[in-house]
Amino acid sequence: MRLTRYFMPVLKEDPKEAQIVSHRLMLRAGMIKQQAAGIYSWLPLGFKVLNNIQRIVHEEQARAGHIAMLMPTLQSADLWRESGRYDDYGEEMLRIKDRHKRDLLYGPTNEEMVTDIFRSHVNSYKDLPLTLYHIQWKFRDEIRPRFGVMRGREFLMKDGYNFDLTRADALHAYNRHLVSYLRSYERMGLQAIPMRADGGPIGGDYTHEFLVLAETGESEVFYDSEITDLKFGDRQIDYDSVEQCQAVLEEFTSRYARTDETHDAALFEAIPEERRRTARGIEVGQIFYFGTKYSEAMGATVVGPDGSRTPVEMGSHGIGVSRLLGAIIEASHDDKGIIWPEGVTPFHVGIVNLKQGDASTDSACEALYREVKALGLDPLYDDRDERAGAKFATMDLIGLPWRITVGPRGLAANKVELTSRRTGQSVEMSPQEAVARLHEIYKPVQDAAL
Ligand code: P5A
Repeated sequence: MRLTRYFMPVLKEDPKEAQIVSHRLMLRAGMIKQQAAGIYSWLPLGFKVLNNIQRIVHEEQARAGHIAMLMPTLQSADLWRESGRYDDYGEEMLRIKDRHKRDLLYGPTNEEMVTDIFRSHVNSYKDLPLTLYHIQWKFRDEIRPRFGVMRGREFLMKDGYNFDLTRADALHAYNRHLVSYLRSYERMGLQAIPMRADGGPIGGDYTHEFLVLAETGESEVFYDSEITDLKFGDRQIDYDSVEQCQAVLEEFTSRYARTDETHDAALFEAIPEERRRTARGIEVGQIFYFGTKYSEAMGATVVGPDGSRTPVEMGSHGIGVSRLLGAIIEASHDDKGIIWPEGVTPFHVGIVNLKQGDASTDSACEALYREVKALGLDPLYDDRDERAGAKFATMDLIGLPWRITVGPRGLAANKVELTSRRTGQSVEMSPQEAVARLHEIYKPVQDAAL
């Protein structure tokens, strides 16, 4: 993309309404625009990151054997009356009447709807296990929407639902989700720690939240510091293997890590003092096992091996897709702006032409632009007629992890500069070497998708 042809309305001033850094930087970088309290338009730069996050989620769900679909945002109130949640959900649910005075609602989650789909089409245990998921907008009429996309009213969620014959199978599905989430968050450059939590309005008493540690997080968390040394890395997991998935769950959940909802002071005190940590965290996902809560209420049964009908065992599993942008920025920024992890960056590299209109720098930038694209990467070429300082400030603000700077003096010696946004370090090299270096840098990111 050439910056002169792009739409990236960067703000010069800090917006007053933003209380936390991610919200401020998303507004300043022209990624989002507020349309009403907790409701945002996704401008092109923000939309690109949102799509990158969705792509990682889809790839990792496919790897785990989960099946993508799409359910609507509007739901019939009758389904929710069947489960009893129409009355229970309270004022967070946005209730709507259509022209025939029928009660609808803008879905805050989809347990009822997916259970309805299941009971309409699945009859036998032979069709299990089954996990269906979608990435869809949700609405929760939060009393205090704040911190931008972090606590929105309309927000994008990946929500998946498993259907199994036995409790043991459903717990395997739970573990599979935990593994796939650990992998997904790491690909986004995040450490998200699974912590025992509370079932809340979704239900069940076996649930983990995934928390990214950050001072601005809304949850208070208590954990054993050893847990922050755990990395999922690029290990290969057979998602059908009960033992392998169980082993990952045990590895990542055996140390003390809880939100304030389930915090147990006595257990916490049992950790050696130097490893006890109290901090704040951003909840970027949650997985639930709730057994037959919805299937019993809604008559979702299957014929088992012995010919009798039993309610199907279920759980649900959510990732806060739009919230993740805020969480990633909270975890990765400096006083100049955002620092995108390579896995989600909106553009892989910025190309800065220090002398726009100069025949040699223009043609070197054009050549770099073509060669970077030929690697399957997406460059942002700052081809504006602007001072170097302004171009650098924009690149730093929007946070592309790599920048190639092209100036007439360097070019005379066949040199450009490759700069890391994270370390600020610049290295001089030939344009060909810069392209080769980018190829090396992004190869693991591209391979992670395979
Ligand atoms: C699991 C999937 C559920 O709704 N039903 C379907 C279950 N879980 S949850 O924990 O309530 O939500 C899943 C994730 O969505 C994000 N989230 C939000 N993001 C932005 N703004 C909000 N108001 C908001 N509410 C929830 C969180 O990341 C949460 O973990």
